[in-house]
Amino acid sequence: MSVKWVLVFPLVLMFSGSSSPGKVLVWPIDFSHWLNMKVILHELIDRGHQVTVLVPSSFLGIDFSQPSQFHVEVISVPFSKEDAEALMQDFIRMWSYQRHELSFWRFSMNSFDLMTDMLQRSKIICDTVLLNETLLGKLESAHFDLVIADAAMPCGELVALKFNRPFIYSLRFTFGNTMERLCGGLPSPPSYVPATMGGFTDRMTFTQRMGNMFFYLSQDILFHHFLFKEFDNLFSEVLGSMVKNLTDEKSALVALALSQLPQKVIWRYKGKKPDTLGANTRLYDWIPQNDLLGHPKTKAFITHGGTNGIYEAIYHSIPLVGIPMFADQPDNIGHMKAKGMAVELNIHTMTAKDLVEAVNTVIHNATYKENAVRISQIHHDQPIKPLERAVFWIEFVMRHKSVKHLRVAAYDLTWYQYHNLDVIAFLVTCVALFVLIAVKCCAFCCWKCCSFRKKTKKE
Ligand SMILES: *[C@@H]1O[C@H](CO)[C@@H](O)[C@H](O)[C@H]1NC(C)=O
Ligand SMILES: *[C@@H]1O[C@H](CO)[C@@H](O)[C@H](O)[C@H]1NC(C)=O
Ligand SMILES: CC(=O)N[C@H]1CO[C@H](CO)[C@@H](O)[C@@H]1O
Repeated sequence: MSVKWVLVFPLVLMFSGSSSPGKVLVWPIDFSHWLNMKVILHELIDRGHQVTVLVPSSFLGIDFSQPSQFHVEVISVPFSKEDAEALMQDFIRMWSYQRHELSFWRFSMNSFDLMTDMLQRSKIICDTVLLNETLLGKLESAHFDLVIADAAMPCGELVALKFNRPFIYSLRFTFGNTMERLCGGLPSPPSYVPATMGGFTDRMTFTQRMGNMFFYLSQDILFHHFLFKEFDNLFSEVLGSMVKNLTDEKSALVALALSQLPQKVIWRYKGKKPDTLGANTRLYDWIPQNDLLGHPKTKAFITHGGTNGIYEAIYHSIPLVGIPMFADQPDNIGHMKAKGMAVELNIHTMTAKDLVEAVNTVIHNATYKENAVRISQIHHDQPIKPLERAVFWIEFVMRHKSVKHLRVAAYDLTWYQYHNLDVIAFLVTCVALFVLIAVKCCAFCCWKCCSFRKKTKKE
């Protein structure tokens, strides 16, 4: 893969002062990815750095008519914001509903088509940048110190390579952990590192481990040999907490369940108001989710399990009822369930009674709250705030230009060296040779003995 290196943030270092102001070029991804990226970029600006964001004209996260703190470089692409939104909604609908309605084969074909479609668009965006000499010249002459890219769609790394700039990825996960393993060289034995979207935790039974291994393998084949052909082995993944509406039937079910709770319920929901909505339930287009989770009277959080919501719930130690829909959501909820702070429901099979019981369980069975509090305490116990840590590493790369010394040594090993297969093969050969020689020697001795005895008998 043509990626120089990937920096992930696992180390704990003390914060060492500020950097001289630098110039940062950003290759973001839309939807929930942008929400997280934006927080870091604002902090960089507060610390005196210049931030240039390179976005396609179809990017929904930025309103181009409004003034922005960032320098926004818009790439004109032949599809609109509405097209981008529609494709995302198709993706969500497919993963959340069709997965259970279509046959496995049809679903696989549909997802393959949709992924191809998304990658094609990202290829167009990539070409629009890399084939525009005027734009490239302009970016080159800006002398950026660093490129920050979202790993969800390929191309940011190509831009960094083109200008020979140091480069940082921001990512939650990539399909089959492909980017983490193959670009970052992060050790991830399938025996205890579950492939994202496989739905496993780090404690796996024999069959789950087998499933996990096949999942890694199939993702490698799918992405390397099919989907990324056009990108010459670059890589992608898509997600977003974009679920605006459920089907009417599901929303009626959820509304009915919520109406049976003695508590007051605040529901972020954009679809048609369900007939079964109870007097205790209020619908809002948008809610200040983090603030509500931090409210002392909040008892439980019913969520589809997006990464941000999970972290907010952990931060405020609120137990969860998880109804995962797509992407990493089943994994996220699975992990929270394994840690004892969530009850998981299946959106396709759950009844109103299940939902009521799940909410009552996480509220009244004290173990869920206790676990949430314990996990929250662990989460809060960090030497520096995560935002400061992210900014520290960004400035670290700007100061030192290259951080190859942080690269995992596994990066330079072949797959058989990584698994020590050459050593094992050598040792097995030695043992086999030894056994063979021993057996041959014994056979030879026996034969000698016998023939000696035969001779003496004859005499
Ligand atoms: C190339 O980039 C420049 C500068 O951003 C822009 O004005 C121009 O329209 C672009 N050309 C094409 C063909 O996209
Ligand atoms: C509370 O939940 C835990 C974990 O699911 C379970 O083991 C325990 O029996 C429950 N306690 C009660 C009183 O239901
Ligand atoms: C506004 C909106 O996105 N409505 C959608 C809600 O979900 C149904 C079923 O998937 C769609 O048909 C609507 O278009």
